[in-house]
Amino acid sequence: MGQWDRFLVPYKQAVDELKVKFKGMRGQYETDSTNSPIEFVTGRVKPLASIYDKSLEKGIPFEPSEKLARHMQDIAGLRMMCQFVGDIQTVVELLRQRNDLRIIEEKDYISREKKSGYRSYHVIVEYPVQTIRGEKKIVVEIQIRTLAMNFWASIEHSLNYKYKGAFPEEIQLRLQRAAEAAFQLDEEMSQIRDEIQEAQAYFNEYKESPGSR
Ligand code: 0O2
Repeated sequence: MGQWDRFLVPYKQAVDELKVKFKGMRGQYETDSTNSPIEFVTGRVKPLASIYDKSLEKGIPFEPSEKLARHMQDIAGLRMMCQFVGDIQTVVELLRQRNDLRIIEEKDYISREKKSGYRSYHVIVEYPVQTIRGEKKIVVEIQIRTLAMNFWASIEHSLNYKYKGAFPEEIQLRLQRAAEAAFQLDEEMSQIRDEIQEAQAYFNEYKESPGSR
C-alpha cells in the first residue's frame, strides 16, 4: 500500500462512519413519523487530484503529512441536504449536541454568501476514529445546504473544472442570477413549508397503511 493510501485510510473510515450515523438520524425521524430536517447525506474522501490542486493553491507541500492534515480541512467531507433553509440550523444544533465529535469552526456562507454566489453552512469538526494503532483525530468538513443550494453548487463546481474559475463574463453573470433564483426558490418554499410538510406526512401515512383515510 502506498504512502497516500495509508494516509487516507482513517479519512475513509471517518467518512464511512459519519455517513452511517447521519443517515441513522434521518431514519430516526422516519421511525417517529416526524418530518426529517435531513433529506439525504453524501460523503467522500477528497480525490488525490483535488488534494494536489488545493495544496498548490494554498502553498502547502503535496505530501501525506501532519502539515497537510492541519491545513486542508476538507480531506474528509460530508454533505447534509435539507428541504428548507430553516432546517439547516436544526441540523447544526443536532451536530452541536453530539458527543462523538467536537466542533472546531463554523462558517456561515448563507447569511453572507461567497462572491461566486455560493451558499452553504460549513461545520468543521474533529472526529476520533479507532485504528489498530490507537485513536486518531480526523478533521472533517460537514457542508449543510438546501437542495436548491446543492443544485447550484454542483453545476457551478462542474463549470469550474472546465473554466478553472476564470468564467467568461456572460457565464459569471448567469451563475450569479441562477444563485439568486435558487435563493428565491428557497424563500418561496419556506413560505409554504407547513402546507408541503402536511402533504408529505399524509403521503407517508398512506404508504404505511393505505385505505386508513
Ligand atoms: P471540492 O472539489 O468540493 O473538494 P479557506 O481557507 O477557509 O478560505 P477553503 O479551505 O477552500 O477556504 O474552505 P471553504 O471555502 O470554506 O470551503 C471549501 C469547500 O466549500 C470547497 O471545496 C467546495 O466544496 C465548497 N465551496 C466553497 N466555495 C465554493 C464555490 O464558490 N462554489 C462551489 N461550487 N463550491 C464552493 P473545494 O476544495 O474547493 O472543492
